[in-house]
Amino acid sequence: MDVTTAIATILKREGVRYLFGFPSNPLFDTGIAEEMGIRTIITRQERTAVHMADAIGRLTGGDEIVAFACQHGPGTENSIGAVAQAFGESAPLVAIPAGYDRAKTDVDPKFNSLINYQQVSKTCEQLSDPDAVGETMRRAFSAVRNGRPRPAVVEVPKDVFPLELSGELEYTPTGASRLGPDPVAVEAVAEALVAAERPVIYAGQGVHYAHAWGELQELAEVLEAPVATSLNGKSAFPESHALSLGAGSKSEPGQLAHFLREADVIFGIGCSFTQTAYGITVPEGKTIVHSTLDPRDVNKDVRADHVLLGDAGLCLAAVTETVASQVDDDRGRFDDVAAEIAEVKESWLAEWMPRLTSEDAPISPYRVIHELTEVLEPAETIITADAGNPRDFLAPFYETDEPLSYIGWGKTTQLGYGLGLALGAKVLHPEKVCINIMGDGAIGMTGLDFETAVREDLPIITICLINDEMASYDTPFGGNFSTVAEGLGGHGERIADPAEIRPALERAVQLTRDGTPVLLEFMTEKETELSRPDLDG
Ligand SMILES: Cc1ncc(C[n+]2csc(CCOP(=O)(O)OP(=O)(O)O)c2C)c(N)n1
Ligand SMILES: [Mg+2]
Repeated sequence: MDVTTAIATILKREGVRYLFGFPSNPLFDTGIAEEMGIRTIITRQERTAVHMADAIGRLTGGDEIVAFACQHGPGTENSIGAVAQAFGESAPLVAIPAGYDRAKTDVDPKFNSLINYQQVSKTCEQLSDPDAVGETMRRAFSAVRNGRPRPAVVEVPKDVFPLELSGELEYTPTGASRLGPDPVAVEAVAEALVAAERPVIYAGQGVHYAHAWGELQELAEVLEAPVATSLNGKSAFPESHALSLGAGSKSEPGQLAHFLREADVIFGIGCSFTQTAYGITVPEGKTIVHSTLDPRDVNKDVRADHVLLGDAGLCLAAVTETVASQVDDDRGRFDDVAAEIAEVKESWLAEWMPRLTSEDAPISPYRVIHELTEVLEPAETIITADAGNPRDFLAPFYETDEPLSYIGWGKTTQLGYGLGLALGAKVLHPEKVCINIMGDGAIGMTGLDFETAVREDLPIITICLINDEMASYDTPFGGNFSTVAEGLGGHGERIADPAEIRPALERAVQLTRDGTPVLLEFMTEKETELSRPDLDG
């Protein structure tokens, strides 16, 4: 057996259903992956392929790991940004870039993945000995499945792919195991939460990876405490729940800022508390309880008063059990907290209603978001929004209840990431309406991968908010992207009349249900006003 066949065999045994990438790489060129029953999807550039793999890792809460492959040199050079994005967002995937022949791997100016991917991967190895293929791939999959999910990279020099193994390939797939919390720390955390007068729970993406949505809701209800999420954690807690504060990002709902400001204890669960413009700013003077899987995040940007390490589900269950044994079934707080949330939310929404329902032309981007919330069935939808203002228009106003129905991101914010995420979502969930929203700056980065939607039968909806510039950068751009979409074989529409927004969205949903990818470009005004209640008062 040669190395190419061995890798394809290992991918199959690891349950990999999809291989994304860009040729050449023997995993595509020989047809071996397809032969093994692994669907191969070729994109128009490496970046989008990595984003698609990343989406599947995230949308399965780490249960499904898929792979990426590309050629040596330019392929790896063009992929590193997307791997960096997956690293930043803690998305699990296995990348198998080809490398230059072993004799040239360290020779100037050849790009060496082993060296260059170190900083953006959880593990990074070069396979130089064909007989090490099993153990090398095992380390990669084990790293991705256990602990904090992040990409693993295995560079395979191109002269290694055809080499024969000296014996049989022996390979047993890796598994995942959870880390449990320290019982002493559980006691201390429970005590701090029970003693808190105005606790706020802040849930991160770790809750998704732990599939701990039920445990989160249980703690919130036992404690009768409000719940915010990070942008990556959005949809970890039902946003229609009376205790929901919504998601924290650059823009956020009024109730979230209000409750954070008034909190005495903030319990971060499955979150990194990374300081970023696209996350909450933890106000001074709060007692911080930090529960996370990755000890490197503890005391990183935010000092913690109490620390609880471990899987978010196990941590939540343990804390809830202890809290429940110390509080009455009904502490009498629920109704007060719910009423306070409802009141602040109502006045915050009232402030935004004129924009959300604006009749103006050029169209207000907020009107597009509002119509989306009216047309879409969030439980049947997976949505994401790109860097730039589209992310900040969508996040506070689009409410979602179904776990993993919103792909929030922002630890790093590469324009154009959202298109690949929507494509990856559609691969995984052909039955759902998969949407990405991007500005005209973002579409310039990856927009031609709309052709991948057409060719690979992935009928997504791409919404483009056109303001003929990069609004916060005062940089003008042009282009008619609905005609580009038509030229690429999809359905494109340009909408300038606000009364046409809803019918266009309804048509788009129907067209994608019938199998046609749709790009809607809305001609919007320049809008940079964001919901920033954290900056008020
Ligand atoms: C790859 C990359 N380069 C630069 C940036 C910085 N950046 C963030 S938003 C933005 C402009 C986005 O413009 P557009 O997509 O048109 O959205 P708008 O804000 O105009 O609605 C830029 C340049 C980035 N996020 N990613
Ligand atoms: Mg723009």
